[in-house]
Amino acid sequence: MKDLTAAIPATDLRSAVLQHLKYSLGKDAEHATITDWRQALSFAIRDRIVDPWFASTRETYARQGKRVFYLSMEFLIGRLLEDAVVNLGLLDEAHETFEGFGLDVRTVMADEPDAALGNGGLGRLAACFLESMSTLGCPAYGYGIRYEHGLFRQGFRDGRQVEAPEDWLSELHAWEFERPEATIPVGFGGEVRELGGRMVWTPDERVIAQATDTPIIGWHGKWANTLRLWSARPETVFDLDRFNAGDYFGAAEAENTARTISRVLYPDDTTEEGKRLRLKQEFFFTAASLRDILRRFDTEYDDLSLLPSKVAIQLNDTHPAIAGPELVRLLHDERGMDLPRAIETARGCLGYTNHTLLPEALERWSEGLMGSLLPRHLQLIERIDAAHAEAHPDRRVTMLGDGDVHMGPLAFSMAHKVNGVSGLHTELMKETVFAELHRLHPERIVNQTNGVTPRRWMVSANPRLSALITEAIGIGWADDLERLAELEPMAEDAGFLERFDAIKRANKVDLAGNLAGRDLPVDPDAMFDVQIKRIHEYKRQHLNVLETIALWQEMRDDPTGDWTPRVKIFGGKAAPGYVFAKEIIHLINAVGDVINADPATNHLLRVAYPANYNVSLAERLIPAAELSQQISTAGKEASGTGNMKFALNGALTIGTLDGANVEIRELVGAENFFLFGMTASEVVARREMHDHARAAIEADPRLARALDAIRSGTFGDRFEAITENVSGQDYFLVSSDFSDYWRASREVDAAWRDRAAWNRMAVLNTARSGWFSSDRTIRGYMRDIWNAEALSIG
Ligand code: 475
Repeated sequence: MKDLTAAIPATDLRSAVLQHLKYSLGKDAEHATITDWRQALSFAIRDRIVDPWFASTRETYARQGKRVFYLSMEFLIGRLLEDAVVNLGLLDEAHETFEGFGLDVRTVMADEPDAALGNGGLGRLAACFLESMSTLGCPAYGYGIRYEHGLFRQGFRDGRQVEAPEDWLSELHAWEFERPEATIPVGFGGEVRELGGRMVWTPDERVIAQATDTPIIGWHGKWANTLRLWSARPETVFDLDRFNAGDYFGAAEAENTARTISRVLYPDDTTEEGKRLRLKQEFFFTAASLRDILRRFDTEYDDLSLLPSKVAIQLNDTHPAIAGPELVRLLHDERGMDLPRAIETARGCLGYTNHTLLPEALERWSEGLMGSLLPRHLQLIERIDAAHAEAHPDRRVTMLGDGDVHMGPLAFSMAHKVNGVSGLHTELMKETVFAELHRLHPERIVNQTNGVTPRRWMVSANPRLSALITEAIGIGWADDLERLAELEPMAEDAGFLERFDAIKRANKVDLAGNLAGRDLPVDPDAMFDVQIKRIHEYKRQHLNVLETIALWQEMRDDPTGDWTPRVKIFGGKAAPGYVFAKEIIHLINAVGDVINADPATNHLLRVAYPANYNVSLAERLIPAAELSQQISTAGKEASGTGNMKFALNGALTIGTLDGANVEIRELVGAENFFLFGMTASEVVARREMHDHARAAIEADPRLARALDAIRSGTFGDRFEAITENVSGQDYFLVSSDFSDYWRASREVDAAWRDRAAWNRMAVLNTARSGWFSSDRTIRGYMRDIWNAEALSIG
């Protein structure tokens, strides 16, 4: 068909913005608010994405290659406008255009609320992957849920976390295209009957999945993939009979029940009702996505045996693992493929990524719940389990046990490849949670170390450093990040180091201004020491706090001593039901209040904990950081991705041999990394030792004194839960790792004072971190898991 839109002449950005302001938003320039300007710019930019987006789709269909479908409960994409402007190469034009309007384009872009459709690392990884798949021209679709309310907004009241609903859709969201025609029914409950030799599932509850598409544009605007998010709608909008009978609430009941499914991200799942809703969410988006995938396949092919060569479906953790049985059901029950072939075909399409070894995070559903919500799936899981048992009679693993369905083993057995997210994590998967399955299927587990997109985390978040790098080695590094290695010689160039230092300083001044606006005054001449991530015992923010208290006590003993001034910056949210993590938050704030108010030391040591840490705050914090805290108990952090962003932006790491820290240290060089703490195997051994925490406290008077200060009420509350934990069972080895952490922290202090040596190490961190681009990670998935090829247009 002729492209009718080609007749519309392309306009310059200025006219496009003014046109949208007037005709899309109904505002004139005189009365426009910042938000109006931002929306107008968003529409103007979106217009520029549509043609490459269409062209990518055309090319994908024309080439008939393999397509990738990335299924994830979370996409923590943050702001989209700046990403799109940067990737389209329109930043300078946008800047000039808005200067003409008397506005700073960065302020306008910063007006956008974050799309916070994720909790943390797993969701942010999915977002980096979307961008990299577009940059590489890998034909891909992201599939997830369009939550009305993303991750809660965090506030502090009396130092404690309070949660408020997040409301990113309260204003017009310019990036998405609603697809009212793309609707898919999804059923729950009901019964299974045999009809003419086939099993037929008749659900007793149905909702409609309705699609919304967001184009994700890659670097240089050459390729755009689609993020398709599903909203839940009722089958019938309204019960008019009940309404007319005066039952107004009852009339809207079906609608409410349906919409609840896509209402909030990760609802509390500690109650029975919460669990049911979570499983419904998982099945809802997985089932809708699979139908959509088969629908696309059917438009091009009529032979289902081609499915594994045309379709790669990646499961981001076990949250979409019901895809295994659901795809088997579609192929076997609905399309008549025999069961063994259906299982084999489904497995050929599916890949599973594991993100955690923590036992409490490995999903299990009671058979009762699974049977009542998804009766046919439970039967199929039994068949899949039985088939696996038959093939491996000496096995000990099972997908069903203790009355539960175990989603990890189910995902493993239904995937042709299973991957961990860092070298260490993948090895631990083989040795621990999946040891038995790995023995039976030694080819299945592969490693794909995580990565981050340099477009967002360097080009857009750190424009000063990016400009310096581009001046030194050209812009090629932004989509070929290992070219940062060309910076290595500059680490010996005093002039370059000074410019690098000036950039870090300017970023620190910017951040200090931002923090001052939050009533958190900090001195940009002090070291910026940053720990930002979800609050969790294994991430050990409380180890950092104990070191902070001990340091403060020594400074008070000798306030005129030759101390290295530090600002300890924390950021992160705790799960609303995670009581201990919330205690850690309270402790950080309580310690901060006392230390920040101490006139004897507050020019040397301060604590800043801005509330509501999110992607856009990370974009400000990381470029300004000098020290990156990556201090998890070894063996617990699957990879980490923040650690990579810091190293790229020239912060030095103090860290344990955990997750991707291991690979970071190998690449940047042991001499440019502050290592401390036990290794993963030492951790396991130490846990077996009687009273290890008490022994560690007795051996380290600094730790004993810091704990005493907390217990005696120096920080108001006595925080018994924390002091008892770290001096008692201390599962995460906070006490046992303290002394070595203190030692490494003092090495950091000394190193920081030698500015030239520090900057040299920082430049080497940047120069040697190119491998951590998510482009490299995606190439690995394409090669080892998806067997997919990159395409390109033009
Ligand atoms: C790891 N989130 C990081 C990152 O691979 C790793 C779990 C259950 C429900 C909702 N969200 C989750 C995670 O498990 C998660 O974010 N895991 C993280 O994945 C990407 O870098 O080490 O902890």
